[in-house]
Amino acid sequence: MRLSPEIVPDIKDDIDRFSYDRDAQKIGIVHFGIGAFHRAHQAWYTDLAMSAGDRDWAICGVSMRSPAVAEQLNPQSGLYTLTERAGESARTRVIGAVREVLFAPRQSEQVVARLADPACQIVSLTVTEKGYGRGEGGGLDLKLASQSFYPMLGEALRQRRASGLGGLTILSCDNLADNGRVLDRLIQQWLQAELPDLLDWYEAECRVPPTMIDRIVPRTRPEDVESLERRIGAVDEGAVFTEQFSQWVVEDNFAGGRPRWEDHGVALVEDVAPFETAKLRMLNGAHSLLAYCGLQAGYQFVHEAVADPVLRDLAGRLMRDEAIPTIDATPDQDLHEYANHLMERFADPALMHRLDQIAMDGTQKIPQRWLDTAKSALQLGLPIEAIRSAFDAWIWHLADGRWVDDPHGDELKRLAEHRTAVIEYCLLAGKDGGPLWPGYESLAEVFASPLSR
Ligand code: CS2
Repeated sequence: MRLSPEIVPDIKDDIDRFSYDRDAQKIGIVHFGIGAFHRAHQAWYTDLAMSAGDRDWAICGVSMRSPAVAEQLNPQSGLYTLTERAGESARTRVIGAVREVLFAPRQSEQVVARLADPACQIVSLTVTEKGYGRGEGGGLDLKLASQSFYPMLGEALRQRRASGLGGLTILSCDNLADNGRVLDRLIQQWLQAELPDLLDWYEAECRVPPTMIDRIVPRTRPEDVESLERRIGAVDEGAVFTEQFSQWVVEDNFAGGRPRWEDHGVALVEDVAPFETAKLRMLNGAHSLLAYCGLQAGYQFVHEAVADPVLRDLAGRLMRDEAIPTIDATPDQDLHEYANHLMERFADPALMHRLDQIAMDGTQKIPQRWLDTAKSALQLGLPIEAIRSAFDAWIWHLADGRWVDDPHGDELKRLAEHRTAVIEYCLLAGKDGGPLWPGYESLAEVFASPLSR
């Protein structure tokens, strides 16, 4: 039997569930990139807010590339369960916030209609680093952008203005440095090229607040779905499993309304930057180090990699000696405590977080995770041995090829035998003239030779 609204009343009481009339809620949020991360994070916060009495924040999820999530969730009327794990304990909740999932390549007109609807106030995104259509120099690549969310968003904004509606709050929930301002600039570039008349209205009516989002969400395994079925008495093809920890820090700058997320642990702040920088450089920086060094050492999961004293020490050094001194923390942020807590999160075997999941899309992740730290640390005269080891392991993984899943993967696998060619391509001069990662030329010399350990 499949999870559905009809069977929810029969699910045992020890499973939490939404407590609002789902059918009566209007769609207030459209989310691009409805993968497991969104369902474990923003959709969960929104479900808690609606269960506490907020209204009309149902979510229309849009899947960008594969129809899989639509096939998993639509037959379940959008319902799915979220299981939070820590050690031996597991807490499950049936989430009601997602109303429907649209598959962008086939249903873009419906997506536009949802966005242009008066009830819609927020559009959020987890389209991964590569989903923003950035090209050389970090600016918008119009061809890539035309295959992403920009045409739907642009058309919806045009319709909203034409019908006298207000703008939208556009929330990037991806791990980009300064995600709000980056997205704002990219949208402006899109409008400039495609709908220039809309620019002034967009600037006046829309808001793109930066956010820092944090929750580790491993890919769901078939055995998880099977053990869940024994607990809830139904098959949930959209089931998501995550850790108990969750954090969302959002700049309080919205175009219209929003759910009362702050009643459920979301921090609304004036400046997200110190939280975002710490998260990207420490959590994500250490994650990527563990991924490449861990795969090289023969491990499969994050908890196995941090159980290895050599890798644990390297991840600790990356966070404490290299990243922390480069972060302009607020007086309330204890970054050493943060590093200890991150190690505890990484070490939890209940998560079964695969290293190859983190290893993917390295070219999209490395600049904000390692290179920004490396650049600042060198300016401060600090060592960057842990980052250099991580970089060596990344090159090793390119040459090995087994786990490479990256938009520049084919090119890099070809170059990987020659370290100088990789350095050249990434830091000095890419195939179209500029480097893949502009602005980090100063690191080319430091990374030119492998670290002798
Ligand atoms: C991970 C992140 O896959 C990855 O690259 O580093 O998804 C990480 O688990 C999240 O950012 C945690 O909030």
